[in-house]
Amino acid sequence: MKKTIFSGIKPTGIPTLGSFLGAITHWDKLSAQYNCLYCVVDLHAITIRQDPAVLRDNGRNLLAWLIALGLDPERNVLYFQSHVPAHAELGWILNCYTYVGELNRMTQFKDKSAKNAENINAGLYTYPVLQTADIVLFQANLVPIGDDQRQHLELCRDVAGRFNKIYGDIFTIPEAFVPPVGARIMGLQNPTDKMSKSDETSGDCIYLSDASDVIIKKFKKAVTDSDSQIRVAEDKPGISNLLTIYACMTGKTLSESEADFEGKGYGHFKQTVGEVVAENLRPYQQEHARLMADNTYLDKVAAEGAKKAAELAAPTLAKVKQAIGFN
Ligand code: ATP
Ligand code: LTN
Repeated sequence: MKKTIFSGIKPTGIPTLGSFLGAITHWDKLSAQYNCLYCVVDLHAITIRQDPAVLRDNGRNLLAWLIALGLDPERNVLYFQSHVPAHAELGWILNCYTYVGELNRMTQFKDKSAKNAENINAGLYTYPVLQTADIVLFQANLVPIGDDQRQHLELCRDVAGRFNKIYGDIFTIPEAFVPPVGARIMGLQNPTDKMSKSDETSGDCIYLSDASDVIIKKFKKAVTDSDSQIRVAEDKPGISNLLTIYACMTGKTLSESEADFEGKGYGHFKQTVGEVVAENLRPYQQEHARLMADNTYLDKVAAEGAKKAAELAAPTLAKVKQAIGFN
């Protein structure tokens, strides 16, 4: 039997080069070997206040991006989390099997509450429990994610393991799949912080929809350092990040990437990385524009995806309810 892959992505804005290189770019290669589900996690998105019209647009846009980036809806289940009530139902149940002490340790909660001090809501706090439900609902074996999500996956394993210990083997315990290179793409202006679509620092983030000249301009302005060596090093976060992006985009190793720029200056280096990124993204951008003009198709994909996901989720939710003692 094929194993199952599940991952989620928030419709909180236009996806970035970070989520592309850290996560999505690896997803399309997996469908031959695994049953794959990719979910637009709109229930997670509302842990930060969203404008309804913008949230709706972002969701549709993200679905179109997933398809444009190579996820064929015939071979992957693509859907919106809010269309499948089993996520929220299992999320509630698992809240009762997660300790406050565990949630207190989550660094994403600490980061997001520092950035949204006026709205530290209970959903933001229990966010990783809903994420756990997303994953175990489908008995997922593997969860492809960027480095920032490792801690949530660990929590998921702990909660699922605890539930199994009480009620018998209900859930598969999933493994994280984190790429060896590109798992943490950093901001171009703050290379010590991860590139994030909800960060508003100008020029920090490459959005997948950025025009080629905008991309090149952002790379030209990327923060580097005061020496002139183009190599990966802990004390050179800006240069290391640009080399990582270049390596991911060209399929070269980090040392091959360093060799490509031996003896070259920072100006040439930044311009080249910008051009490579812009060139690579162009065909995806064209496909995205084409899909965005076809609402009927996007609606059909979302409806079929939700139907399939609901069918796949039902047996696990039934098993959970039976185990707990619900009538
Ligand atoms: P937000 O800024 O709203 O918190 P995000 O961009 O961090 O959003 P998502 O878009 O939901 O988060 O992330 C989707 C996937 O991309 C996740 O698996 C996440 O780990 C990965 N990812 C996000 N940002 C990066 C990054 N800078 N480098 C590598 N992987 C990333
Ligand atoms: N928390 C993730 C998004 C997410 C997810 C998931 C990822 C929600 N549910 C299930 C993997 C599996 C994020 O912030 N990027």
